[in-house]
Amino acid sequence: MNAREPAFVCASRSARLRQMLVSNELEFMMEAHNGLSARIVREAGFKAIWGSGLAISAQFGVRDNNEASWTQVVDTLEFMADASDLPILLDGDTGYGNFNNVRRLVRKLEQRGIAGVCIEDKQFPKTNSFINGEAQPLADMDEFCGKIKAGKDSQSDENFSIVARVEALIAGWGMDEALRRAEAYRQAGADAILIHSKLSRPDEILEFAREWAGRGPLVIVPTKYYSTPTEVFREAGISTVIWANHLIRASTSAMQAVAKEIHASETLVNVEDSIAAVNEIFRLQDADEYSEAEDRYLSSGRAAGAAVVLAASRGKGLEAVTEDRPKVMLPIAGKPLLRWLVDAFKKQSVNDITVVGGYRADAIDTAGIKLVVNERHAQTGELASLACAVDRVAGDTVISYGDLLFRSYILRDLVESEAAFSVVVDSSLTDAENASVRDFAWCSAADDRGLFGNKVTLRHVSSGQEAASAIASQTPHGRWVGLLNVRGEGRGRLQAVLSKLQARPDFDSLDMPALLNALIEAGEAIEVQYVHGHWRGVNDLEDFRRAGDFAHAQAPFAATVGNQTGTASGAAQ
Ligand code: SPV
Ligand code: MG
Repeated sequence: MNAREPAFVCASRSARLRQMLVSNELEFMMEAHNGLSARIVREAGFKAIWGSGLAISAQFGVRDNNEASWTQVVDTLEFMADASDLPILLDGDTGYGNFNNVRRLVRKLEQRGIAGVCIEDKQFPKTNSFINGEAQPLADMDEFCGKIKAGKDSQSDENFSIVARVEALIAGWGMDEALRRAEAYRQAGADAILIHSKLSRPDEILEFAREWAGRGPLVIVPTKYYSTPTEVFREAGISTVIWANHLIRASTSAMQAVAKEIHASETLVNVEDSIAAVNEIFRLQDADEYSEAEDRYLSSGRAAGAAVVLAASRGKGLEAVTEDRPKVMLPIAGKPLLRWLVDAFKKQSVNDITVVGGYRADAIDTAGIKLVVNERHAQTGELASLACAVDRVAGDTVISYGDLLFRSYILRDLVESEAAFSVVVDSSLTDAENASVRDFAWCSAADDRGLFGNKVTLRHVSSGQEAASAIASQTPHGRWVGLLNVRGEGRGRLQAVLSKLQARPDFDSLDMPALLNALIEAGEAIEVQYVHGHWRGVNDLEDFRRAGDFAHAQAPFAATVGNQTGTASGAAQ
């Protein structure tokens, strides 16, 4: 919410309106007719809003003759009340019917946080006072008093205000009638009297104020006698001045000028600098608050979720099928491996996906992704590819091998982790004797299959450079599946560690485990999320053959009925 909040902002809106009416200061209300103008009134520093019948009907494009229904008016007020925490005094015309309609109106206004209503002593449906005002029939005074009483009796908030508007001067009934009615309305319970005049000088208003002699708060609408110095109203003991229609008129002339200019010149170039910037509209809509709320309420990193997919390799052992495409474009159950991965990311609202291509990057389908190319892919390893992309993504980021298939909960649980760094480790794969397999993971504790809910951290991941004998000497706790989630400030820290590694002469040969190990050495805690199967990597022809079965089981039912080939719970290799 904005600066320049009134000092009494803690009090309820109705209490603030009442305080304005009864205070000895001259107070001001500005017209608003929708949420945007209500916000603008508040930012200008006004303490209250006049919900003008003229302006609200005009923004609907209808006449000020009760052509918009009262519920349409109340719906508009709801937007205004949401957009501005100022008290709103609704111009309730005649109360939209008899005493009973006023009762219901008051209850509905209270429910929507409206601070008060002004009703005028004319007949429903009314016409704007400045259109042939003297021809407009006035309400019967006693009947109007009944409306005021009914309204006061039905309010549940003692501070809700009912302002009674006297039209006798407009209708040409004279000063005595105006005073007689005002007194009757005061006695019926009105919290203030609005005395209206269509003269271009304030004379009759000032005479009324003199005769009224402070019996209760007086409200005026100096639309016609606008040239009167405001000090005159102050000296006359007026309570509140309503600037009744100036924002609808200001926006109308601005819209007319801009529409005319664009139509005539058939270009935007003449108007761009003289109209509100699109960002100013976003600001008035509180767009920033939405982004903050997204961070707070959408599961971790979802809205801003980004991914970097390492897809530069041709694939060892897959040469026979990767002549014309990189490994990630191999078709698995009818769609490329990369598409499975991208669809899985999008399902978790990880939408900003950067794929680092290398070998036959030209064959990568770029729909829904950004492609960056590691031109030196033939001489470099995974970290060189990662370095091509990591500064292109903002926000929380999943770094992923490109050749993965997995059940959706694996990624969901990973992106929901609060940790700066988290990885998925498959505890069903501990066969370190198989020296061709890399990415074995040693952790702070073995997988307890959820029994104790312990937080487990990563200790070490075997890198391609490590000797098989070193790996075999201590049984690993599982295998890192190739997914690393980096959250919040973890991103900056990962970049710092990556930069350090880049300074090493052997950087070109480093793989992802080298980065994980460097993070651990730098003191970072990398949270481990254990899984037991439910994923596949595609590292050789045998994997490729089996991946189809796994993928089929991940596809929607309609696509796979009669097509499933057994278990989907197999692990990689
Ligand atoms: C309004 O703003 O709708 C009013 C004030 O009722 S006036 O138009 O001056 O009658
Ligand atoms: Mg009106």
